[in-house]
Amino acid sequence: MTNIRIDAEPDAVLGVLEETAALIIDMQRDFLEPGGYGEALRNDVSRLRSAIAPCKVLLEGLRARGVFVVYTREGHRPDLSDAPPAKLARGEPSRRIGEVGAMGRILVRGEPGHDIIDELAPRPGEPVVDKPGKGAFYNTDLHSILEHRDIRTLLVCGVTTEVCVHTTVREANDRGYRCLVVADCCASYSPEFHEIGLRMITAQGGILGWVTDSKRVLEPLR
Ligand code: C5J
Repeated sequence: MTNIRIDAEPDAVLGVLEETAALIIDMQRDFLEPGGYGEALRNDVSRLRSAIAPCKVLLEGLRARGVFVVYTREGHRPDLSDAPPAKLARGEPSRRIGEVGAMGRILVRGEPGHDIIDELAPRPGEPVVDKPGKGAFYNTDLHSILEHRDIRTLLVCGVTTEVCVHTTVREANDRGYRCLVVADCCASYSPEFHEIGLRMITAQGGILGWVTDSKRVLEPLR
C-alpha cells in the first residue's frame, strides 16, 4: 500500500493510492459541444472546455500510477421511460431531451451526443456508469463498483461543477467517501457558480469534501 498526501483546501488529505479513484463526471458531447443538451438549455458550451486539457494531463499521470478511473454519463433510455416528466418538460419543445439535434437525440443513450468527448475517451477496463440523474449514485451501480475495489477516496473531475459534480460529491460524502474536487478539471457554464460551488464544498472545515487542483494531485505521485 502506498500512502499519499495531497495538498488541498481546507487541509491536506492523507490517503492510500490503491484506495483512490478518479471519477470523471459527464464529460459528454451533449454538455461540451454545440448542438447538445447544454446548448439546448441556452448555455455557452465553450465555457466548459477549460477543463479538458487539465483533465487529460491528470488522467495520464494517474493511469501511469495504476489509479482506477471511472466515468459517468448523464442520459436516458431511448424510450425515455427512466426520465421524469418534470425533466422532459424543460427547455424549448423542439430541443428537449429525446428530440433530434445535431448529435442525434438529445441526452439519449447510444446517440453520438451522449458519449464522452474524443479527447477524454475512456481506456479499456475503465467503467462507464450511465446515470439518469444528476448524482452518480442515484439508480446506478457506482457504489458497488467502488466497494469491490476498496475505494475510499475520490478525485472528482467533470461538468458541471454546481450540478452533477456537486450532487455526486454530496451523495459520495454521505456514503463515507473522501472527495477531493479537482478545481481546474471541473467547469461550469457560469464561472460564478463554479467558484461558489467549490467554496461550498470546503466551507465549515470541509463540510462536503476538499478542493485541490491537478498539479497538487500529481505532485506526490512523481
Ligand atoms: C447538467 C451536468 N448540468 N452534468 N448536467 O444538467 O451537470
